[in-house]
Amino acid sequence: MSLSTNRMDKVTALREARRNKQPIVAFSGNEAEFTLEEGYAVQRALLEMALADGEELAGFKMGLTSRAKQRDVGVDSAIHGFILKSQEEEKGGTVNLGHRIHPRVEPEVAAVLGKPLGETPPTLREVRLAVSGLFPALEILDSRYQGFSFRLPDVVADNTSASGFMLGHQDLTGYGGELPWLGVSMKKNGELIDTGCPAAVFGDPLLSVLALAKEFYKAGRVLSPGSVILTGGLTAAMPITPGDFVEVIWPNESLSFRCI
Ligand code: OOG
Ligand code: MG
Repeated sequence: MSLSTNRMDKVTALREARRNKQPIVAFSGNEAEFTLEEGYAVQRALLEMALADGEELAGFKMGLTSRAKQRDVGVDSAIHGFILKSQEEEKGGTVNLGHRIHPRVEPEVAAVLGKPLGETPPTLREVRLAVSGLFPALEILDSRYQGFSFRLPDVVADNTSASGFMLGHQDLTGYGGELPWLGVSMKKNGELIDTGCPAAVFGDPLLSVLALAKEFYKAGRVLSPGSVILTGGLTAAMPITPGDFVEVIWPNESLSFRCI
């Protein structure tokens, strides 16, 4: 089988798994030679097909940028994926889990870009100048693999388990150097499940934006203004089922939703 046939088989399997809500066995179990590079090639093909279906890009996400998340899924290096406009959920509303397999939620910080990044070798200074806002956010994950079980190339191919996201409205940039130390709590049905702070992400979520910008620069790609960048989960992800009421509580804003 040629490389591209094999790649398209994976793309089809992942799309079918999502559509049919039937998780598949991770590819790397049967295919020792499945590389990280090939995982990214599968992810790119998924993005191209989504755009051909009429989807619009909202931005990008970093994953496995905190020790909590790396322990959560047993994979220990940062990865990136894309997020689509149709995946955005409104805060305070309901989130439909009907089309998801085994959803989980995690608190994150989202950066919004006011300027492009990646045209020149990115530095932290450029990242600070390019980020126009930092917002409380959460991500909804849904692995297309059985048991949320995968290795690095698999989860990259599956667009880093991306399924949904929610953004707050209160800009956090005013906290300046204090931002990494803001406390975040995550509750389910009123019960405290986990706590964290943005320092969990590389010590400062802006360093996650920098890591993404460096990857883009290396690949000859640019992060365009207006892009939303999810910088990575602060805590382990929390499983959710219909009926659950979820709250992610920041000092200046809460993100909540009811699962249906
Ligand atoms: C992989 C996606 C990781 C994050 O924020 O660390 C991620 C997974 O946990 O399934 O989105
Ligand atoms: Mg995430």
